[in-house]
Amino acid sequence: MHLWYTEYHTENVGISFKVRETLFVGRSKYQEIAVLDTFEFGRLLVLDGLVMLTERDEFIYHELIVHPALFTHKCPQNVLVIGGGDGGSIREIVKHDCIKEAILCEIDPQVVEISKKYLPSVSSALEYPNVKIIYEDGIKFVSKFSNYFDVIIVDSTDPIGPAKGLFESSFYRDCFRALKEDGILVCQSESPIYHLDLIKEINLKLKEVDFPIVKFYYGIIPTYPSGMWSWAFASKKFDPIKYIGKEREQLTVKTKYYSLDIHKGIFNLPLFFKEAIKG
Ligand code: AG3
Repeated sequence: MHLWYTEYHTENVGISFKVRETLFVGRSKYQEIAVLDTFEFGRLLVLDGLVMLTERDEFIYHELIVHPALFTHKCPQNVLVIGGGDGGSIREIVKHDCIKEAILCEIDPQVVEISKKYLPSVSSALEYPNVKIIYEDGIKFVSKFSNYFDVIIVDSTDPIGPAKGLFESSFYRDCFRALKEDGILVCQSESPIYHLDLIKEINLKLKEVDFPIVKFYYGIIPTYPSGMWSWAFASKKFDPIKYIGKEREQLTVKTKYYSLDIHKGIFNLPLFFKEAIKG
């Protein structure tokens, strides 16, 4: 008997994995959570039917959501991750020696619990002494701060369900206020192939809330819709292109995808993407 799992990306397109074992399926207060062991991509974390990560390619997503901002900032000490209860972003953040405190604000305690149990290579750093986990809605949490964080990373699910508010202007405004005068906000911004209109909206909203530097970058995540993914980079002071390389001439953290050459390359967008966010 062959058991397959399919995530439908549209009504007509999907990605299927042959499942070796179903390790966990359950429902938390917020969503349906599943962990599946697959033949090709290792374990999958699936939330409400959407693949959040696979053990085989999660390093690409997590290195790309963290290192461009952390290498652009001169000395990030206080970093906040909103969402990302699997711990992948935190694992990359704590590789930077300058980090004093990394806060993970995750709405769903069960995501953290399940990741700790079934995805140790992703969640390992959640136990570090300089990591603090807060179980709260990120929108509410970030609104309590002003001039505090060096970097905020929004490692959200798709803009449906509990994550919807993480794509709104009021949330971006609160992030702006919560950041120091040289702070940086990075948000995962979906697939340029499927969600270009959303990307356009994010671009306008971030500019409207007064970030002087708003850029997008992209990467290849084989198991996400279309395989091409993007992130919004909104910065109060440091330009990710001009700044990189001057202060940090070499990589001081161990990575498998990100490098200084990759950093320079990913902000050079394909024409259709560049066109969508120009102006
Ligand atoms: N956050 C972004 C996942 C989006 C994937 N979407 C989908 N499969 N439809 C990932 C969280 C990992 N820390």
